[in-house]
Amino acid sequence: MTAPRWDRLWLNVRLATMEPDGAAYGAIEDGAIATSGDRIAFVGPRQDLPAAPEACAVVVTDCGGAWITPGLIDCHTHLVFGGERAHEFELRLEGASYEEIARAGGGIRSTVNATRGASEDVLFASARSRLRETMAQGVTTIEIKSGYGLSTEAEMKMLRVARRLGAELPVDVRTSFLGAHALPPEYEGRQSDYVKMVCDEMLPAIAKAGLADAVDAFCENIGFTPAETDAVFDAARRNGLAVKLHADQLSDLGGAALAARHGALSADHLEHTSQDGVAAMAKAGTVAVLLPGAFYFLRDTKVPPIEAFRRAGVPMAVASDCNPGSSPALSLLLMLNMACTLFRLRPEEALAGVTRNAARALGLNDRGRLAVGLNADFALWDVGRPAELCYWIGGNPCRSVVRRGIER
Ligand code: DI6
Ligand code: FE
Repeated sequence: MTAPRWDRLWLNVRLATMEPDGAAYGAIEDGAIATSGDRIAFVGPRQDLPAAPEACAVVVTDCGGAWITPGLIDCHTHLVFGGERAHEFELRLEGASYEEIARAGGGIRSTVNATRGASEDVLFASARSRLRETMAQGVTTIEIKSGYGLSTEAEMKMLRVARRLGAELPVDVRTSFLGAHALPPEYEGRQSDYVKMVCDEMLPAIAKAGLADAVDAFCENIGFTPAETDAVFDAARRNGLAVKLHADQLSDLGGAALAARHGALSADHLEHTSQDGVAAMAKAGTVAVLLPGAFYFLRDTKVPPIEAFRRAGVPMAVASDCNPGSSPALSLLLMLNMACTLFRLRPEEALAGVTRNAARALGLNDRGRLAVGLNADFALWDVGRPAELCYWIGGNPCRSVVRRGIER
């Protein structure tokens, strides 16, 4: 038998494959992983290699016992935006609430002003520096939403910037159109006209330009009603786009059940989700995306119904929600820690939340686990056990990252 000729082989590694069946973390001690082109060609115990390592691959690397996980996936971010909102942080610390600031014309609207006023190059440069921070912690796929433009032109500008980030940096960017994020000032008092414009003009134009992979909405008292969200999701379906929803973050408007009714990939936030919402998500296979950074930064006290999700078998993902107002978070590892400390996820659940389940929240089945045939996206970590990725507060044990077979 002739030995396979893989491009690269990593030896003396411990693998957290994140395969759901079997050992915790899908762990394989004394493992080996190999790539051919941009795919995983082998993953398993070293003793299962079909020949001597040097006969199997062109390049063989001894990793000295490092842990390898799938490349991390941040499945909910608002990474592209103009300006920052540190002053609102100060106001909140003096007692103003997030909703009060939003109602007074600050909040999302202040970022809309800054984003509309910024050139594409300026938006790109600021988002790129944030993206580099998160990539350094093992992120190989990131979702980026629009929603700070709120006009066809400005939403398209944001989405073009997101696409350009994916084209120029070694990371996969998935985009979501979030036109129904806030009411732009020029539509004050005419919310239904704005929703109609989102459905009939913005969404078709953005779908036609191929700028969005999914459609999102902010279903909330300070956002859009369930009926308006229904209309946006119907328009998404007409234009062939998947949906996901900011649901039940500040109040229970039945957002989780609404998302499930539309077969949403995910419902996100979910602090106020009811039992009915949990059951509907379980039935529809909708992923629960937990955003502990926003919970923490808004000093929220209502924890999402984690135990109910667990019992109902709803897959849970964890994401940064990186945005200037409610979660200025550039560290997905810190989100893992917060998911465990604030939401009581087990470290294995948290790690599944930024790998296997995050892939599912984006409708992607070619990543999020270490398995033959999947994208060769993985991260090497200087840790003694996978739970360490959830344990440290700050710091970065990421040794290196392989994306599509190439060490970046
Ligand atoms: N929920 C969030 O967490 C972000 N958007 C949303 O609908 C916050 C957006 C912001 O405050 O700028
Ligand atoms: Fe968000």
